[in-house]
Amino acid sequence: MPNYYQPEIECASREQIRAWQDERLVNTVRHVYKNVPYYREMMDQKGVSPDDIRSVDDLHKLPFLTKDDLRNAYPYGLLAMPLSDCVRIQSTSGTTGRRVVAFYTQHDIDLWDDCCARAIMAAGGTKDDVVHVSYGYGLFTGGPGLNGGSHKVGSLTLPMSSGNTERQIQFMCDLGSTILCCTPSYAAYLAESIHERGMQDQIKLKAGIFGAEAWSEEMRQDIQNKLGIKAYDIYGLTEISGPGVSFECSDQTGMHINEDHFIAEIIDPNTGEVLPDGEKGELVFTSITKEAFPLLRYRTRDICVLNREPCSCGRTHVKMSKPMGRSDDMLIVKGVNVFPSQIETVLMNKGYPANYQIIVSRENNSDKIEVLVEMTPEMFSDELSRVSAKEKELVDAMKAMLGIYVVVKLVAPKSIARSEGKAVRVVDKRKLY
Ligand code: DLL
Repeated sequence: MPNYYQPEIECASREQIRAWQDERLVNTVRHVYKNVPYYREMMDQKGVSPDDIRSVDDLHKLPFLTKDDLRNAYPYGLLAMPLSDCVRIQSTSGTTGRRVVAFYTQHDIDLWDDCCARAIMAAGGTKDDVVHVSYGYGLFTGGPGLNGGSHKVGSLTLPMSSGNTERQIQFMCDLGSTILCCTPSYAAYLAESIHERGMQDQIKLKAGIFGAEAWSEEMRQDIQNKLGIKAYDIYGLTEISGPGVSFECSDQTGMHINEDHFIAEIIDPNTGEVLPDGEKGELVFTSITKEAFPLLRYRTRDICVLNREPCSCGRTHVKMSKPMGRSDDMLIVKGVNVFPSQIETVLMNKGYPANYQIIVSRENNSDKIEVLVEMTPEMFSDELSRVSAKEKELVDAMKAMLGIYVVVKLVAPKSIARSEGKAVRVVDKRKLY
């Protein structure tokens, strides 16, 4: 094996993982209680002292932390190390309210790079690969995270960042990129652009590491077929470090959470009750190896399921499902819960490209949900009556999936703005709060 796979950690026994977690949790709780007044106050208010936390079994005694806490404590309120020991800041791409900033010591960066290196190795990466990083660089964690991981693996790293599709494709061909890292929506766009130029024979890609936004199995198949690669999911969030909190292996049946660094729980988003493995609920993380910005029981709002069944790859770390939506971006339309991923599934099943937008509005106190879907060029040249029939077919399929009536409008190819980062799938025009 080349130089970065860590079987002694990634395939450790459950007892060993548990022992690491117990010890690291105790140390982290002491660290934040001593150094972060915000935590001290929260724990004091709940009547929990660091001595009450002796193992993972005591985790439930700690209060949850939410994005609101991070916003309240902005910018330095949750910092657990002197600023002079920090070497990096990253930030979420949130567009509303105060941004969330995360801090890293050099040690934190090293561990984060390790996590991303594991993800690249799990996708078949070695030091002989050319890793093409088209996630955004800068405050967003995608570019810096995969860049650091690629260095650790020893691969040749192309820090492309997002945008300039022409140049992306040119470099991909000229420099023989073998692993593409970007959002799945940008991967779909790149695949489309490569096909339009008839350049599919000139690319040498073998794998893609795609994450940062929800994407369906159907979209995975589409990207895999168009680029002739295996497409791996990667998950993470700025608050917990960035990409690489979990990643897919060759089994492609969920993402292994780096449990030597993060403890995962699933809770009922309404009651906060911890749910057993296999039940669907909100994912909560406790980071147990971080110095500058360790978060205890952070509520991600991502709805997932955990699975501890043995994996064919030999890794023993728990797997999380693809997020099935967020407890806070779930749309409630006419009183019905709607996940954008359900709409995507219908579209992909019916052979539409992944270029769509969901517009929710309210007229005369009645909710309306409209889905704009780009036609393929072949459909666009079809007769109007056939286009109407296709719209009707989609309306029926959405009704079957969601249980509500959805207005579907087929629009011209390329009329929905393309994304170089995360796609804006939902425009909610209602004023709900
Ligand atoms: O998106 C970190 C990242 C970068 C992950 C590159 C993977 C690849 P944030 O901008 O803080 O961080 O957004 C975090 O994005 O809570 C999820 O809701 C969503 N998300 C991240 N990865 C996935 C994924 C980065 N693979 C938020 N599938 C998270 C679905 C994802 N949603």
